[in-house]
Amino acid sequence: MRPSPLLMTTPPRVERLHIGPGRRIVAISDIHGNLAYLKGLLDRCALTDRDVLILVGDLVEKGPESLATLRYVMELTKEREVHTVCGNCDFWQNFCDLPDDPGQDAFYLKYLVGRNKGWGDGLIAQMLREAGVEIAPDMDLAAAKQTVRERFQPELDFLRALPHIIETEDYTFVHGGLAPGKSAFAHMKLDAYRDVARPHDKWTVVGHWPLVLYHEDITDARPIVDRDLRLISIDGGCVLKDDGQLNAFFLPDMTWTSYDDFPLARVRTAQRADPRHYYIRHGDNDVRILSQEGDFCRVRHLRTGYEMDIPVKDIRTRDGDRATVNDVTDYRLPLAAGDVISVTAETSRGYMCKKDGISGWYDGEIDWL
Ligand SMILES: [Mn+2]
Repeated sequence: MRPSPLLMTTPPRVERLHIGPGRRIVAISDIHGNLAYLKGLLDRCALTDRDVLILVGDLVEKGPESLATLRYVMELTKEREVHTVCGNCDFWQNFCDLPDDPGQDAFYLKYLVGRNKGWGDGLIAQMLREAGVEIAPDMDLAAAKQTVRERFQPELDFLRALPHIIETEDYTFVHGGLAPGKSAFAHMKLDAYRDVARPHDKWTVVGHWPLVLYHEDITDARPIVDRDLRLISIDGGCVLKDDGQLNAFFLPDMTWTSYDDFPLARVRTAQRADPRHYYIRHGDNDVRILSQEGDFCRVRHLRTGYEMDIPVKDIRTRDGDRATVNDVTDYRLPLAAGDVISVTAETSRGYMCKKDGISGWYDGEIDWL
């Protein structure tokens, strides 16, 4: 999201919490409007009244139900102890709060008409539709802002109040990462924080960067606990990745659970992982298409020269034999007969599946559960 000049220059707002001993903290990040996943994950967490739920930013955008997710979190916050950190997809109060500015207005119009770059209607679009305001290139943006301001005051107030950092006695929660001396926005939109972070005094929990992107050779969405940095990274790629999951991390136990809704199946035969495998991923996904056969094509990853077969459906953009691709891997999951997998895609050459947070291929027969 386009940051306002204010977010680029003001320091982060810090909320200090006294949690007290003996209580469980449940941290969840990057829900991105996927209310079904949030509900599924919360069921799995079996929250008690003693638990403290901390949402580490990016409640909304890109997923299907931004407005409903926001309202659900607001209700939950009334019912139990819930604290939410602002993520780089969450400060939509700016739509109404900022003084009129042609640059900002052009951005908002593009976001509304372009359905958030194709992700689908975001929070403001869903608010406008609920209010019966038509979204069109020639819409009256000033009137739309006034409608949102009047009709969605509780939602906007909730967003306005979000801190950028939550500090407890023992932990820090921040969406992107800590950027001392820098702006609020710098703390939210801090990509690949683990690669640049310095060791923290307190254990620090972050979301924002899908965990899979930290791995070069394998698609692994499990939380990373980095004991040297005292850093816990938890974004399971919910909504953003085709095989994404929503993770919940439990403190002080340092355990976790996750939720996704892919169908389960039992594998009939064992298979081994190939020692050689690779994961082509977002940000490093330029390939040359070498050949095509049916619904698969062979590609060469430009940076590494690694070659693999990928489903044609995973080609994102194409210009001659040059292309960019969705996240793809040729990793085959090591499996024993009878193992249960979740199936994330079916192709002519087998199943793309996931087990314990790691994605890969299975080319044998399955029994659906
Ligand atoms: Mn995010």
